[in-house]
Amino acid sequence: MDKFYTTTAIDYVNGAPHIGHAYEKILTNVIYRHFTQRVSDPYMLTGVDEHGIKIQKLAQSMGIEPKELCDTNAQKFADAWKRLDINYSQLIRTTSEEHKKTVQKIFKKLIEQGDIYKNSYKGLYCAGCEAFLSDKDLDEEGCCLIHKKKPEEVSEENYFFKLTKYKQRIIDHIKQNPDFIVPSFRANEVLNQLENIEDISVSRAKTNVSWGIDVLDDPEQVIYVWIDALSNYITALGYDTENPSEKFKKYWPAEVQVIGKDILKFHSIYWLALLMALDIELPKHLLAHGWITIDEAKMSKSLGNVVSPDSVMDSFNLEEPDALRYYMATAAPCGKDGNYSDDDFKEKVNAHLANSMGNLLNRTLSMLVKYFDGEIKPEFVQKSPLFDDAIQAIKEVKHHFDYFEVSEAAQKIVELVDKTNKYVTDNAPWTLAKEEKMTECGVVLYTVLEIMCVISSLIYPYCPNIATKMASQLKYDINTKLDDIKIENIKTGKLISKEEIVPVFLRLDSELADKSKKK
Ligand code: ME8
Repeated sequence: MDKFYTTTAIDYVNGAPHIGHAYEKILTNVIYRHFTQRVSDPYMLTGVDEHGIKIQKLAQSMGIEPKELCDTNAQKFADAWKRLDINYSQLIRTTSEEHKKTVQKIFKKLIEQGDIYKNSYKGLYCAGCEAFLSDKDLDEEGCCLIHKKKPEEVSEENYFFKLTKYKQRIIDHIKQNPDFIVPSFRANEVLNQLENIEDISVSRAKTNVSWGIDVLDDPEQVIYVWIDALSNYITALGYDTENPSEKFKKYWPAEVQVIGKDILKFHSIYWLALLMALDIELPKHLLAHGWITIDEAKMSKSLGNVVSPDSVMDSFNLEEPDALRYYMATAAPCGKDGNYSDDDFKEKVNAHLANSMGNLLNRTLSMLVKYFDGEIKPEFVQKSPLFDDAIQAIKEVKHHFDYFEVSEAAQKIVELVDKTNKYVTDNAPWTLAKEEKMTECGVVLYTVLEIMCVISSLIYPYCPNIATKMASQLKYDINTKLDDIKIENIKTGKLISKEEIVPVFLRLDSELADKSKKK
């Protein structure tokens, strides 16, 4: 495998990014960065979803044009991802001319081949979902189950997509590829939803929704959000109905498309049907992650508990995002819900990144300076059973990433750190030095430093700044591909001087955390 294409959902720009959005982008970026360590050509796409009634109404209420609102908020997403060191390859905006043009062509093609037809429609539309709801989507009071609001009664002429035509193929695909939906327990949910699917409305009358992409040759209709939004994954690569770009041919199909569990239906049913209709290969996997709650409560504007990644970074005075990246990436087992709380954040990153991992390196290098003036002597270089543990950890981490189990992979790194700490405690190099068993002492330090090279590579996708600082003190090349790691990275001779030793991660200050709680 030499290419690896991964995507995130594209976020609605009706506000600033919150920690739930950040969770998804961090998860995807950790996966992407891990695969930069394995393939020569990885590509990560993220983006913003800019059309639809929600944006139109919000802009109206603010007395501005929708495009102005989109420009302001799209920038907030781009800024947030930059601050979190999410080094995506591309951020697509659905208001871009290239995207709009391709979506129009896709729509036209589907009309021409009979997959899209016009029909009059009466239904209940939820602006929150940007979708028509059926009885199953409503509670006893007739409100949307997700948004708790009464949907709007809409009666209009719409274009419809023949979803039912693809029903059986989708069912077969999901059944024949049990690892298509990750985690696999969600596949049953989708199969149940498929039981009752109907053709879906894919346009809105311009009199009701004007902020969207016009249907070509039918100025009264705009393309309704999902065809517009879902197409981003291919329009970004330069897909074209007649003449797809080289970039599209190179990167598509995606290895994994990361989305929240709330939009799995749109991706595992609508998206697959759309690709089938266009005769395009299907993505290899859909990773449906769970939801992030705040102090165990659902995040919502009305509850006033919306946490932004900026507010966490500011309240803890974080110059680098590694701690937040690590915390979010390990917030939940694969596909399950997770939680953010200030206390837990502080506790976890202090324990894992400062006390266990950072201190281990710092203490070891300090002892090397104290006892050997920072020098690795040839007699220190000996094989250790701990090397086998490190090789095993690389294998296990790779294995978890093959299944997009980001949090589970981190657990393996933590275990390797713990084992190495235990090795130090068991062998007590300070006692060996006191007893003047200098070679034995040097062997212990050398062994730990070799393992730290592996740990820096493994932690890199989660904590790129910390990993780079670790590697630089170890004179280790952080760009080493995982398959090329041999446990012989520490060279004999002078490794480090006292002045060069820097802590890779400073404990989060408890006062700052308490302050942020009171905010
Ligand atoms: O659904 N925890 O946009 P969106 C975890 N534009 N993830 C969360 C979350 C939370 N609390 N809140 C939101 C849309 N997300 C569409 C997608 S894709 C072609 C179109 C996730 O801004 C959510 O599950 O409502 C989704 O994957 C992403 O953030 C964007 O949500």
